[in-house]
Amino acid sequence: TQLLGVIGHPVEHSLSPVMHNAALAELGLDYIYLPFPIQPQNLEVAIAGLAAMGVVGFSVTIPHKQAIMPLLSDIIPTARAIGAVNTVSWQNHQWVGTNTDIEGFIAPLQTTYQQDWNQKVAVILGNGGAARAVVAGCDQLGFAKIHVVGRNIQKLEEFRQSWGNSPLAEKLQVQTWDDVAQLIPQADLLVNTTPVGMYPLVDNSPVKLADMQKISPGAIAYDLIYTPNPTQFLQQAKQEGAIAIDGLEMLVQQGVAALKIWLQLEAIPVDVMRQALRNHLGL
Ligand code: SKM
Repeated sequence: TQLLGVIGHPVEHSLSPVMHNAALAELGLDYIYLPFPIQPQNLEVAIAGLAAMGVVGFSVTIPHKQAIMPLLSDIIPTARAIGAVNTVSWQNHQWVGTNTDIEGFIAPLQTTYQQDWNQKVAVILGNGGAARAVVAGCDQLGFAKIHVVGRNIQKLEEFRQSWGNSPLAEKLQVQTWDDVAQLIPQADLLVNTTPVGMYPLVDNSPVKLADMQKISPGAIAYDLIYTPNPTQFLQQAKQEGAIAIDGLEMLVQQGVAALKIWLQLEAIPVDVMRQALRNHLGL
C-alpha cells in the first residue's frame, strides 16, 4: 500500500481524504490518503517523518502553505511565483512542491461564468497562502484591479512587496478592513480566503451584513470554504442578488491536479470525487 495524505492544523475538517480515497478506489489502486495533524513548530520534523514512512505525496493546507517552502528540495516555478505550496510529491528521493490551488480557483470561474474579466475588479478577503493563489489566478484571468484586504498593515505591505515590480503588482492594492464597506460595491468578484465561517464556527462571516448589502447584484461571491455548504457569507451574498460559488469545485479541481502529479496519470475520475464530497455533505 502506498501512502498519500494532507498536512494541516487543523486538519480534522478536511474532506480531502473522502475525495481522494474515492478516486483511488475507483482507479483500483492500492493507495490510502490520510489526514496528518501537524503543529507549525513540528513541520520540519514531520516532513522528514513522512518521507521515512514512505509517503509519496501530500496536500498542504492552513497554516503551512508558505512555511513549508524553505523545507522542500525543489519548488516548481509557478508555485514559487505564487509564493505558496499546496501539493508536495516525492521525486528522486526529494520533496518537490507545487501549487494546484490556482487552477482549482480558476476552474469554476472559467467553466461556469465564462466572461471577459478585463475591465473587472476583484476584492480578495485575507492575505494568507490561499489568497496568494487567488491573486495569481485573478491576474491570469486578466482582472483590471485586485484589492487584497487584511488585518495587519505590515503583513499586507509584505504581501504587496512580495510581487515585486511584476505587472501584477501594478494592479494590486492592499487595504485594511476599514475599507471593506467602500470596496464591496466596486467588486465584480468578492472572494473569501479567510477561515471565518468555516466549520465548526459556522455562524460567522468575514463581512458584516450591512457591508454585504452593498454588493452589486450580479457580482460573484466566491467562498473558498466548503464546510458548511453554503457558508453564511454566501447566503448573505445570494440574498443581495449576487452569484454564489462555494469552495467544493476548487477542492475537487486542485485535488485532480494533485492526483495527476502523484500518480503520473491523466485520467482522474473527477465525477467520482465530486460525488463523494456531495454525498458526504448530504447535498
Ligand atoms: O489546497 C487545498 C489542500 O490541497 C487541501 C485542502 C483540504 O484538504 O481542505 C484545502 C486546500 O488548502
